[in-house]
Amino acid sequence: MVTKTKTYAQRAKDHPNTAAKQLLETIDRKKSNLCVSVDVTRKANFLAIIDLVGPFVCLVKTHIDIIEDFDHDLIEQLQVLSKKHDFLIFEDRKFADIGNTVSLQYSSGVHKIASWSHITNAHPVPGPSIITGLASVGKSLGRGLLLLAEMSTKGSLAVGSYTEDAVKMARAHKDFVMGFIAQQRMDGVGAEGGSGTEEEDFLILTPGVGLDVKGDGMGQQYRTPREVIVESGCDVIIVGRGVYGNPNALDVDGVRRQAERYMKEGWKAYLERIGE
Ligand code: BMP
Repeated sequence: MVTKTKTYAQRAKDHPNTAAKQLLETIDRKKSNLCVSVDVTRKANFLAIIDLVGPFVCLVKTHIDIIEDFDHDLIEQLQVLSKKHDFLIFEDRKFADIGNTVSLQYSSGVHKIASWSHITNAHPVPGPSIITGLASVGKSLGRGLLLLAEMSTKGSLAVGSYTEDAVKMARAHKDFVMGFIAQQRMDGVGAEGGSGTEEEDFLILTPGVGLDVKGDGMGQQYRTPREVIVESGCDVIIVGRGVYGNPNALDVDGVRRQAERYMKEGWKAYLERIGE
């Protein structure tokens, strides 16, 4: 059976990658394929938004380096919220350096990402050593890596043979690479002879999702959950500003309402995809 038409639960059952399995189980348990991206610069706002959207998400995506008043208490509180609301954490670090450097950036410094983030991501641009460098830190902790095979931005260079090579790199490191940041399913991409292989099940997490606008005036391009999940066969919708709006004038009910709206749209699209 093609991955696209399998249920999240079926895929979770025998998934060999720990983080992918955890994410698929969470999606199935919560009936949510929504990841909210919390791109705000103050700790209080960051935690408040996560507490509001927590019930509606399978995953919370962070850009930890944009928080101006970061401290270790923030990480402790984030972990408490992750348990309280049953979601995983994805630090959108977009590593892009040589193996030795990324292993240090992942394990050390102020943020010690590997110690708290279930999932992180990397640009394939340095080649396979970026995966082995990150795996040397994250694999024994049961972490998962997403490769950026495509981007949502206008004029992205991550297309064609670049995307194909990213998929080939992932195939060679399935124990640590759990999937892609991409705009469509990658089954069969870069594979000899066409269609996808039965035994591979990469998760596709997709940013650039919005119901009300088509762009942000800074290169971002939005598609609807239905376009992403049904038409492009992706697995998780990543939504930022569409959910939290203006972080400096947080509308508490609005944030909750939007999170629930995106969760419902994402799930409806998934049910359509699997034919239910
Ligand atoms: P928003 O929904 O507010 O546009 O936010 C999208 C989020 O996804 C941002 O955190 C951005 O860094 C991330 N992202 C993206 O938009 N496109 C990509 O191709 C890859 C990303 O990680």
